[in-house]
Amino acid sequence: MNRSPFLTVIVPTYNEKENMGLLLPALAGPLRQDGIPFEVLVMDDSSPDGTGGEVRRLSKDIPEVRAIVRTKDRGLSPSVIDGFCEAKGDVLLVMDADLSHPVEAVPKLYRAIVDGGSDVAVGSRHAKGGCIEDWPFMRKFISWGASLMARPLTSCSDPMSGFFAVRRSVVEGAPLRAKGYKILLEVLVKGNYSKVSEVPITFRDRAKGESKLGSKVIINYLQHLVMLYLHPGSAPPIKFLFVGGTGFLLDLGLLTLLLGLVGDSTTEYIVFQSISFAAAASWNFIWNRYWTFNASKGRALRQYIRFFIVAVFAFAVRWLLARYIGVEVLGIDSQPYYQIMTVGVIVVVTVINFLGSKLWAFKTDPGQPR
Ligand SMILES: Nc1nc2c(ncn2[C@@H]2O[C@H](COP(=O)(O)OP(=O)(O)OP(=O)(O)O)[C@@H](O)[C@H]2O)c(=O)[nH]1
Ligand SMILES: [Mg+2]
Repeated sequence: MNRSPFLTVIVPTYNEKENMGLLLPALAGPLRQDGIPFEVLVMDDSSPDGTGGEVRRLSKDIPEVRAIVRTKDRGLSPSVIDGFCEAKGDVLLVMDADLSHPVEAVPKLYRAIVDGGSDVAVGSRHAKGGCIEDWPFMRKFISWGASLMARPLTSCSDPMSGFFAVRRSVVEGAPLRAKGYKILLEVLVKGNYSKVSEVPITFRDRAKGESKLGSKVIINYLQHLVMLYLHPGSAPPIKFLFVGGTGFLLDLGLLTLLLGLVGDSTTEYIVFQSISFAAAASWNFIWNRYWTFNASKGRALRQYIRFFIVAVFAFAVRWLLARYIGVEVLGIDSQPYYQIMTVGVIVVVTVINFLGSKLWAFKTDPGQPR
């Protein structure tokens, strides 16, 4: 009979002594009952309250538990990343120490990966059936705003959750940076995965101990978001729009320059328009390849030809819709109808360009990391 995949539960702690005696037995019992082979790594930053010593004491009765006392680079994310490196498991699960995350959901997250075929399983407060208990309105509002700012980076409903499991391969070799407080968001942006699932959870406010949420955490989060948005491959629609905007300016600037320097007969116009179009398309290609879609592992020439075909096709659609159907057939040539039609056409053409680039020109081969 095949052995079940090994589970490593990583619990970052800072001054959580009081919670250890509650969490660790509550965690070990159901996992043993379910026959899931596991270890628990308590990643403690030399907590002054003696969390590490308490864990060592409890590990006499629960030998699967190990305290790893860190002395450098204090912080939630660095300790979780160290936990990923120390872990022996095939499935790595991260949870808070303060009993905010329901232990009953631990086997569910594990099963979502082992039986459900997910690469990442998130304990979500915002999935259908999930909720947050006991949080004051302000805390819910801050959490909602923070999640909203991260939405373009991931389709996960609760990217701020500190309760999730991943297949080992998701984080192995991923360029995770320990700066941010929200380690799941870091994993969702930089990890190697294809399938994410969500397990609804009821999140309870911490029963014991002090909260570490303060203005420093909020500032750290905003800095983290900026880094993640700049990371190649994240939030492609936003980057695609930005790159398209710079390409548009280049196209317009170059055309104006050439017409000003050389002349503007019809033939010259067509030639110069073609030159500026090709220059802008090439500029867009480079930025989209390396930055928007992080597709530098694909074959460059094939990507370039496809990208160019999409751009020419989109240009033809623009011409057909705006010039031919709009002006010639429907006779739209007065304000504000012409402007409204132009905006509509630009939206359609941008969608065509984006989908053509994402699904065809820069499509990654199955199995290739993102
Ligand atoms: N190793 C380590 N763990 C930390 C650090 N800061 C927080 N943690 C742990 O990370 C988990 C989440 O921290 P919390 O303080 O519960 O953060 P929160 O859930 O956003 O806020 P509260 O529950 O209100 O305190 C807990 O298990 C903490 O003990 C740190 O600097 N180092
Ligand atoms: Mg907490």
